[in-house]
Amino acid sequence: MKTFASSDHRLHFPKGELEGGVMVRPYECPERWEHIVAALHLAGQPVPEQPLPVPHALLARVHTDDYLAFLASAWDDWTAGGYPGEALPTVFPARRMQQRVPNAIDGKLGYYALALETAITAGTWRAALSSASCAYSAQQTVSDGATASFALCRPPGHHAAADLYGGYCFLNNAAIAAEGLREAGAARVAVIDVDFHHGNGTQDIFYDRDDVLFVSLHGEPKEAFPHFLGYADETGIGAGEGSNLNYPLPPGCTWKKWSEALDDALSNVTSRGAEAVVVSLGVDTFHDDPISFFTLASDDFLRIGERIAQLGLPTVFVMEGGYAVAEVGTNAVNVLVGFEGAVA
Ligand code: Q9C
Ligand code: ZN
Repeated sequence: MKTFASSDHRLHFPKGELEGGVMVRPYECPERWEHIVAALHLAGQPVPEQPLPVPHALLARVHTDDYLAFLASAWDDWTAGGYPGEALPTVFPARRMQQRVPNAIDGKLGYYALALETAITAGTWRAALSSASCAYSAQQTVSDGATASFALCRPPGHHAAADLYGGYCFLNNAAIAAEGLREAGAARVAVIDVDFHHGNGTQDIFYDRDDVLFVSLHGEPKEAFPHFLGYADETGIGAGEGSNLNYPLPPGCTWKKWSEALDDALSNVTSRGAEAVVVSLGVDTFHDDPISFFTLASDDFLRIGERIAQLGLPTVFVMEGGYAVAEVGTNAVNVLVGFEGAVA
């Protein structure tokens, strides 16, 4: 299937990720992209294409103007402060404090961050734009009539909300694709998030809307990042009531239990009358993933693609997580191959 990828992803690769009280090499690393490109080639898939730049107007339908301006200038503002390291916040607008955007970059970082593992570097904004551009181009391909397309996004996106970054994410690529599909005429879009982590950003962006259904399978928030969203009782608000479906799953969750939840999620996508699908394609559900606790095997990813194909809907696959670096390509491409093999 048609794939979009940009070598600009390499512009974002922080030296450090805060984990366990020390700085480690980030799990979300450029080799992930290389392995996926290699696996596409091995599977006989077409060579990835350069994306067209995502229009600012589309970004602005998903993110706030102040947040986009913050991301665009965060590195320059940080270096202007004379700081020696990569940009990380140290203070947060916690409970009972003011939710007002400060002027100083230290305050801004804390205002817009939802987690501390994700550093901003010189190339972060350009990389995030190239990643969103892949999602946009994949969406355009499907809106122009293709059955499916794949956006090889890096950095990922599903933790980014309208005005929040973190969990390795800056721009919500899946939300951008969903919004693009809506704009191009799909009356109802479903975002199916199969990444190990809850897609808190995507949920939040569409929480009060009934034109974009959000369904997510993920490690239960009591045990897994992002910890503060993703419970089963989060069902949407206002017009969006009933259009948000969370399937939190426990440590050790097997393919049998996981795939039963997937089938339930997919039957809801069908019954709600979705006309197009965005898949937030994380493969950190893999048994050897270093930061997750599900037990899926490489072949199970073929089955995921097959089951999604049975929806019979135009589908945009958007790459999210997956940190077993040597297997991330096989696992992600297995979903695409399973889909193509099952499509009518
Ligand atoms: N000890 C995505 O998969 N750190 N983001 C978790 C676990 C953050 C994952 C810490 C994980 C973010 C797109
Ligand atoms: Zn994840």
